[in-house]
Amino acid sequence: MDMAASKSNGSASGRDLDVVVIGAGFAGLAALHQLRDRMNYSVRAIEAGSAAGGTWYWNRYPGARCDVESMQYSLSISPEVEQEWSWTERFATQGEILDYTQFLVDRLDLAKDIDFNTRVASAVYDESDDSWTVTTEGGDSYRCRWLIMAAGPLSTPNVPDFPGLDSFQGEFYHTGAWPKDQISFAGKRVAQIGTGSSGVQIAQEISKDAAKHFVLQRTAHHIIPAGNRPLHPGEQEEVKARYPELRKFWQTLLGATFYQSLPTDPPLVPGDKSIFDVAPAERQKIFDAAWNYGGYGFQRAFTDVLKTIDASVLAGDYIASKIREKVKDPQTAEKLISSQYFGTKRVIIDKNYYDIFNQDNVELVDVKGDPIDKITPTGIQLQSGRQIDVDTIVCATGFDALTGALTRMDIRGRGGSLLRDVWKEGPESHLGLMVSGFPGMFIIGGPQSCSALANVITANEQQVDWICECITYLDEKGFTSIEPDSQAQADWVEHVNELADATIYTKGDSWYTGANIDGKPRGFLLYVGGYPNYKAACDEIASKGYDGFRLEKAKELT
Ligand code: N01
Repeated sequence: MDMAASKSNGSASGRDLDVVVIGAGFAGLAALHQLRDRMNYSVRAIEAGSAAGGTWYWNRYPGARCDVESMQYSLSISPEVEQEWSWTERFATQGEILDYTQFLVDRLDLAKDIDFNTRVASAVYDESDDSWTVTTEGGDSYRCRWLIMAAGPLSTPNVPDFPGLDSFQGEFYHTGAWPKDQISFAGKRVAQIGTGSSGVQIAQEISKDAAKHFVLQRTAHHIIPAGNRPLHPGEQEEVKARYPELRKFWQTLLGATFYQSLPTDPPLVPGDKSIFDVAPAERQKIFDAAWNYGGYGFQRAFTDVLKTIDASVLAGDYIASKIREKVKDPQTAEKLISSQYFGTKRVIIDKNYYDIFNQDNVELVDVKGDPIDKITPTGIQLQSGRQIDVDTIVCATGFDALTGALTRMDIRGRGGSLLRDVWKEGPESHLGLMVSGFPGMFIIGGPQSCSALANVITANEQQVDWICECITYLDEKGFTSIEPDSQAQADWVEHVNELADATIYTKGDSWYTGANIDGKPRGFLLYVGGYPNYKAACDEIASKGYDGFRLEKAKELT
């Protein structure tokens, strides 16, 4: 088959394709739709789950809910489609978002071009014809001209290597790979390990009816109220009527998200003042308004709480005062107060996490002071010798973020080099979109892009658009391969690190830095310069004919 001429209408009949997309979460669905329906390429998506949804398919643990407002958490794929779906709450549940992804799959007729229940084992580049061969764990293979990795920034669960884990005789779950069957905690003794976003959400469900609920906390995170509520009458219609204008406005903001539908005093605008430019009483008033309204307005109320240590400390102090008000036992309250700078770990929004520690069935266990020694057949043993016997262990221990989904596949680029080896000392990419030595392989939500630091759906769509334009350009000009110039890639990585170093994000341990995974190289994994600057950088490079990338034509075509 003449691969360069294989652009065809509709789905591929065989396994030779223009594009293979790995993953059918929001990024994969957007890529499949755009490339197939807007650009008429032959495309196949490969998905490990039995349905689309990505993170929302796997993270079906009780209490799972989005932290981006539902009216902003949708693909802008077409003016008609965005009007047809209705949300019920300010922050949607996992179940509702999964229903939304299924709606997209049905509405856009995507399922016929997705191979479900199929996990990719390897992707190998062939220099002789600039193609990729993708092979599944089941042994099927696909050959394509362009490869799109949409396997998710937070999709590879991290199960710490606790000694004795296999000996545990009770039930064991990880929030990021939750079973489809309903799991009951009623009357059970449950230990949860981890108190990040997933842990905080599931804790509020476990504590409802567990006989005993041990919350094993290594580090206290910063938690602010979500202010979740049903969408009030007219709210949804107003946003839908203004979608084009609002979506444009959101894209001018650092996180590509912000909307205030109810009045507050003072109004919540993304802050344009330093926290030190206002008197303490005014600062309190602004924080109170953001706190009571809920959501991430709190961390954007001033320009510097995510930038400087002094400003971040004031935000942390405000939260500490709220914890002391809420939690009756002063010792427990002090343990729940984070000693990290506000913002170094992803700030969590929630409903009533701190309240559960006033219940008799809940105990906060400090596993920084008394670390987990091993798992035993009946529970968890701490280094002090304390044995916590339980029926169920829930690991809410997070993910091998941004690189895990890619390094667990055998991805071989030019000269057979393995991506996992190339990234041994830490990932390097250009724009988070491509990696030198891996021609024609695009990444959505990759390291050194905005990804999870912005409204991830908007960030995904921006990258999909960039990739589509890039492929169109390459095909029009007859190029069969593209990869970053290694100097341009090194410059981008340096730029990303410099930006991060000037913020609070690098002043503590988190999955942002790789610190959550034993042995993972440290380095800041995300672009913190904000969505608008990231998009501008991508657009500028494209407008200059992909400056910083090496574009080549296949030997027989030159
Ligand atoms: O994972 P995490 P997550 N022994 O890495 C602890 C998104 N998300 O799944 O902080 C004991 O944040 C670890 O302790 P420490 C969101 O972007 C969004 O909760 O490393 N404890 C930490 O407490 C989020 O940031 C939503 O000291 C161990 C916890 O496990 C990202 O996903 C919902 C341990 C892991 O926290 C990840 O969140 C859920 C060990 N060996 C997730 N190893 C929403 O939209 C780890 N821990 C709301």
